[in-house]
Amino acid sequence: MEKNIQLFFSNNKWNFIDNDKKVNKLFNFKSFSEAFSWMTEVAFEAEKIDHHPDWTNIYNKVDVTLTTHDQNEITSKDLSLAEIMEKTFVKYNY
Ligand code: H2B
Repeated sequence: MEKNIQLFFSNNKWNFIDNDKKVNKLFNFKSFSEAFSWMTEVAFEAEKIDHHPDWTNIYNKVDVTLTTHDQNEITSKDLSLAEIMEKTFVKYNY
Protein backbone atom coordinates (compact mmCIF):
# COMPACT_ATOMS: atom_id res chain seq x y z
CA MET A 1 0.00 0.00 0.00
CA GLU A 2 1.31 3.44 -0.90
CA LYS A 3 2.35 5.68 1.97
CA ASN A 4 -0.09 8.48 1.08
CA ILE A 5 -2.98 6.03 1.09
CA GLN A 6 -1.95 4.62 4.46
CA LEU A 7 -1.55 8.14 5.89
CA PHE A 8 -4.97 9.30 4.74
CA PHE A 9 -6.72 6.36 6.35
CA SER A 10 -4.85 6.55 9.65
CA ASN A 11 -5.22 10.35 9.87
CA ASN A 12 -8.97 10.02 9.37
CA LYS A 13 -9.35 7.28 12.00
CA TRP A 14 -10.07 4.35 9.70
CA ASN A 15 -9.06 0.90 10.99
CA PHE A 16 -6.99 -1.50 8.93
CA ILE A 17 -8.46 -5.01 8.96
CA ASP A 18 -7.94 -8.40 7.25
CA ASN A 19 -4.13 -8.14 7.14
CA ASP A 20 -4.35 -4.56 5.86
CA LYS A 21 -6.34 -5.67 2.82
CA LYS A 22 -9.33 -3.58 3.91
CA VAL A 23 -10.18 -0.46 5.89
CA ASN A 24 -13.21 0.01 8.10
CA LYS A 25 -14.92 2.95 9.78
CA LEU A 26 -18.19 3.41 11.65
CA PHE A 27 -19.95 6.66 10.70
CA ASN A 28 -22.40 7.97 13.30
CA PHE A 29 -25.33 10.24 12.53
CA LYS A 30 -28.08 11.97 14.48
CA SER A 31 -30.84 9.93 12.89
CA PHE A 32 -31.65 7.22 10.33
CA SER A 33 -32.75 9.92 7.93
CA GLU A 34 -29.36 11.63 7.99
CA ALA A 35 -27.50 8.34 7.72
CA PHE A 36 -29.53 7.34 4.69
CA SER A 37 -29.19 10.78 3.07
CA TRP A 38 -25.42 10.50 3.39
CA MET A 39 -25.49 7.01 1.91
CA THR A 40 -27.58 8.23 -1.02
CA GLU A 41 -25.19 11.06 -1.74
CA VAL A 42 -22.16 8.75 -1.51
CA ALA A 43 -23.89 6.10 -3.65
CA PHE A 44 -24.21 8.44 -6.63
CA GLU A 45 -20.57 9.52 -6.33
CA ALA A 46 -19.52 5.86 -6.05
CA GLU A 47 -21.33 5.15 -9.31
CA LYS A 48 -19.49 8.02 -11.01
CA ILE A 49 -16.09 6.59 -10.10
CA ASP A 50 -17.26 2.97 -10.55
CA HIS A 51 -16.04 1.97 -7.10
CA HIS A 52 -18.43 0.74 -4.47
CA PRO A 53 -18.40 0.44 -0.69
CA ASP A 54 -19.25 -2.64 1.36
CA TRP A 55 -21.51 -1.15 3.99
CA THR A 56 -24.34 -1.83 6.40
CA ASN A 57 -26.76 0.59 7.97
CA ILE A 58 -28.38 0.11 11.35
CA TYR A 59 -30.55 3.05 12.40
CA ASN A 60 -28.17 6.03 12.70
CA LYS A 61 -24.92 4.16 12.01
CA VAL A 62 -23.22 3.17 8.77
CA ASP A 63 -20.45 0.59 9.00
CA VAL A 64 -18.18 1.01 5.96
CA THR A 65 -15.52 -1.34 4.66
CA LEU A 66 -13.41 -0.41 1.64
CA THR A 67 -11.23 -2.65 -0.50
CA THR A 68 -10.58 -3.12 -4.19
CA HIS A 69 -12.07 -6.56 -4.78
CA ASP A 70 -10.38 -7.00 -8.16
CA GLN A 71 -6.95 -6.62 -6.59
CA ASN A 72 -7.72 -7.86 -3.09
CA GLU A 73 -6.03 -4.85 -1.52
CA ILE A 74 -6.46 -1.18 -0.65
CA THR A 75 -5.82 1.04 -3.68
CA SER A 76 -6.12 4.67 -4.76
CA LYS A 77 -9.74 3.91 -5.71
CA ASP A 78 -10.51 3.26 -2.04
CA LEU A 79 -8.75 6.49 -1.20
CA SER A 80 -10.93 8.40 -3.70
CA LEU A 81 -14.12 6.91 -2.27
CA ALA A 82 -13.02 7.58 1.32
CA GLU A 83 -12.25 11.21 0.43
CA ILE A 84 -15.79 11.58 -0.92
CA MET A 85 -17.20 10.01 2.26
CA GLU A 86 -15.21 12.26 4.60
CA LYS A 87 -16.03 15.39 2.60
CA THR A 88 -19.74 14.56 2.49
CA PHE A 89 -19.79 13.60 6.18
CA VAL A 90 -18.63 17.08 7.27
CA LYS A 91 -22.12 18.41 6.47
CA TYR A 92 -23.71 16.05 8.98
CA ASN A 93 -21.08 16.26 11.68
CA TYR A 94 -22.05 19.00 14.11
N1 H2B B 1 -15.83 -1.71 -6.24
C1 H2B B 1 -14.93 -2.20 -5.42
N2 H2B B 1 -14.89 -1.81 -4.14
N3 H2B B 1 -14.01 -3.08 -5.87
C2 H2B B 1 -13.97 -3.51 -7.13
O1 H2B B 1 -13.11 -4.33 -7.49
C3 H2B B 1 -14.95 -3.01 -8.01
C4 H2B B 1 -15.91 -2.08 -7.51
N4 H2B B 1 -14.98 -3.35 -9.29
N5 H2B B 1 -16.86 -1.58 -8.32
C5 H2B B 1 -15.74 -2.65 -10.24
C6 H2B B 1 -17.01 -2.05 -9.69
C7 H2B B 1 -15.91 -3.53 -11.44
O2 H2B B 1 -16.89 -4.50 -11.23
C8 H2B B 1 -16.21 -2.74 -12.71
C9 H2B B 1 -16.39 -3.63 -13.90
O3 H2B B 1 -15.17 -1.84 -12.90
